[in-house]
Amino acid sequence: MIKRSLLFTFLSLLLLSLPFSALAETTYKKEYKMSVVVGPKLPWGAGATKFTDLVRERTEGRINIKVYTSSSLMAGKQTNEFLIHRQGVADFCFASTINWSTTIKPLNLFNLPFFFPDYKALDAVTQGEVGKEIATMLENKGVTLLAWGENGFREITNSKHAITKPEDLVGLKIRVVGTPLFIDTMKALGGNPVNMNWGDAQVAFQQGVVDGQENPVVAIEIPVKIWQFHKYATIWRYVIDPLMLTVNNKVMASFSPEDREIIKKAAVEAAAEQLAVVRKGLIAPDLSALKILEENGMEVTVLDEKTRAQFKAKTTGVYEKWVPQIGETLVKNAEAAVAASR
Ligand code: X2X
Repeated sequence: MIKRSLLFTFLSLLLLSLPFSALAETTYKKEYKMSVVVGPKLPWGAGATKFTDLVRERTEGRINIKVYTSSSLMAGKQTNEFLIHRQGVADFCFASTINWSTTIKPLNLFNLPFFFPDYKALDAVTQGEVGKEIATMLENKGVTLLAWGENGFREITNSKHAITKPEDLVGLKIRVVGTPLFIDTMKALGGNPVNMNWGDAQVAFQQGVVDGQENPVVAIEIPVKIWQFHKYATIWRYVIDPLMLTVNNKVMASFSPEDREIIKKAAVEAAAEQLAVVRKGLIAPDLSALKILEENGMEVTVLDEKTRAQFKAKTTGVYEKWVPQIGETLVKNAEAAVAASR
């Protein structure tokens, strides 16, 4: 009896003397999974790698996250990403609000056509009260928002003719993500939307199955060399596409406080760097990104505010249908933040 209690005391002392991180380490997984919809070479994929490298380095290998690119954790179906994240199939994500908006309706805020006039307006929303509201909403659904990155303003390209006014889009077959609001917007604008996962879309462009697509210039169109398929680009800034760097709540709770801090800081750093990369070359006087499109033979049309307003005027039905689903208050708060950023 005495022997046993001595042994117990000895073991307890031994455990107490271990640093907390060493204790937690024993419960850590060998590998954590991070989901990304696009390939590793795009700034989006590179941002994810940067985050995982920082975490591995700063935790001295305690937290080893592997990036699963090209929607591989959800067999290509990008709109399933939030579901697999919540279930814990993906421990981390670097995700577009578009792909999650099918499951989380309020995220359709970012899909509203011609809602965000510029980056300042977007930053006012994501970095302000609305951003906090969204973080709380995600938290309640099982996911912690660590930082905002960016895919960018989505600009339309096609193989048929230049789009300079609303009538030019009429009848064009345009690939969009399988998110209902995008179908509604494209139809309202007179286009013929076809929904397709990103992996299939690239094959469809090659085979000319669709006439056009919409994606950000620096983040997607330049790296995939969209000029191989499309001659015409229209810069209309119709939808902004932020990225969220996230971790499953249970996974986050399994880390030591020290490691949680490391993760938060690494996410903020990696996302800020990624965001700066995709904004470069798109704001006057530095329009080098648009020049790259032109140098590769594309005809680039930049819409002025008046023409943007003409396009927006065709989408009032989209607002009527979607604002109640997003949440009237959330939209109002975002409108106020945008107005205050002017
Ligand atoms: O599928 C797309 O167009 C992409 C890669 O931009 C998204 O995941 C939203």
